[in-house]
Amino acid sequence: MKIAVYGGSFNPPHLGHLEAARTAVRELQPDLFLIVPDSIPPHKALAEGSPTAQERLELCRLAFAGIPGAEISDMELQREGKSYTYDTVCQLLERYPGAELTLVIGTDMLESFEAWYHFRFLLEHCTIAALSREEDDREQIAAVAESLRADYGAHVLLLAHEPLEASSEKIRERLPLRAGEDLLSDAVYSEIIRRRYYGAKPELTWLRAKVLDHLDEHRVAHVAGCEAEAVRLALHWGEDPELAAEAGILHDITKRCSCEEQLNLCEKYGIIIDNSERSNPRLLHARTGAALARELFGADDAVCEAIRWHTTGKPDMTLFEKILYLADYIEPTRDFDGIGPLRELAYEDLDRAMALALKMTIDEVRRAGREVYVDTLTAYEWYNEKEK
Ligand code: DGI
Ligand code: FE
Ligand code: FE
Repeated sequence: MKIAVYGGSFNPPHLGHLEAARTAVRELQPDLFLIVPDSIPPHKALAEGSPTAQERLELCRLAFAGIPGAEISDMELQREGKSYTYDTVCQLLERYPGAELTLVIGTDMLESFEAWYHFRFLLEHCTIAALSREEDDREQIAAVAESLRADYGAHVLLLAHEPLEASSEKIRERLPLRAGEDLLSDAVYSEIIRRRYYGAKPELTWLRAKVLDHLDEHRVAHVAGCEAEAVRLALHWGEDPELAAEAGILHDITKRCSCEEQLNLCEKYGIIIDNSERSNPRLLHARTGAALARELFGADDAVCEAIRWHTTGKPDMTLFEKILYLADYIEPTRDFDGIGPLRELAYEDLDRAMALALKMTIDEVRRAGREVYVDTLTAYEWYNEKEK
């Protein structure tokens, strides 16, 4: 039985790792390809928001799902203390007697191989398959391989590998800057965003594309307009424009759901609703949208609260909540009587704009012969009072 072992921190697993795994499988054709995330030592103090070992394992499952014969092993996470390949190899030899083991490593690791714990034992029991990571000095690598062979009788393979410009550290730095998506598989990036590991924030182009799956075609222009207007308002009033963009992109993600689907979502996310809401999906989409924005895209409290109140409003809203409420109302594709003055007011006095928008909503809802919801009424009363 041929077993290839590919160890690493995989924090997070990226496209470079995936490419390396593909190369290893293609070149080595192992019966079993074991991916072994190491336990990250406590002294490598992890940045806040890093995934736990178990979560990192899950990211590996997502990252390497397409590699035939690949198995993600938690053997190093089960062990106490620092991860030694030596321990892993001993365990594997015990579990798979007579197996031919190959260690897949980067060429940087090859150069320092003599510093590995019990490296002679490893060279005796394993083949080493070295993958180049960056622009390697091929001659030097060949020389290192040759001296390992000469000095220890090592079996060293150099795998032709087209290296990809990616490192986990660089990706961790980029994720909070709404970047790094191009270096990760979609499944891994989606999960990182969903859980907001590493302080990640979604790339806006990625988010727009993802949200398209949740929108009816006729709503796409409105959502783009709402995003643009929210950004303008945020810049004007001193809010974070990228966060405003995120809220704009996400604000109507459950709008196309039927009443029944909305109610199912309420059930699923523990949203308690009253009778007026039960019979009005228009009101429900604000509540379920907030829950889904968090569940699918890891939206933070500010964004979720703004979505939650974007349809009815409420008394004493935050600046961010008012921005989304008004952006939704006045975005460029909206056209109705009285929108001109409201557009101007939104850039002059947010609270007066809220009072006017709420008044217009109430009039419209009444004209349509529907019930004005209590939140809309109390919101209007609050902003109307404030104006006086
Ligand atoms: O989702 P959008 O269409 O972009 O905008 P929105 O979330 O502000 O929803 C607007 C709809 O919600 C519009 O048809 C009016 C309705 N609405 C807002 N407040 C109330 C309301 N409907 C009722 N019945 N009662 C309200 O208080
Ligand atoms: Fe809406
Ligand atoms: Fe909307």
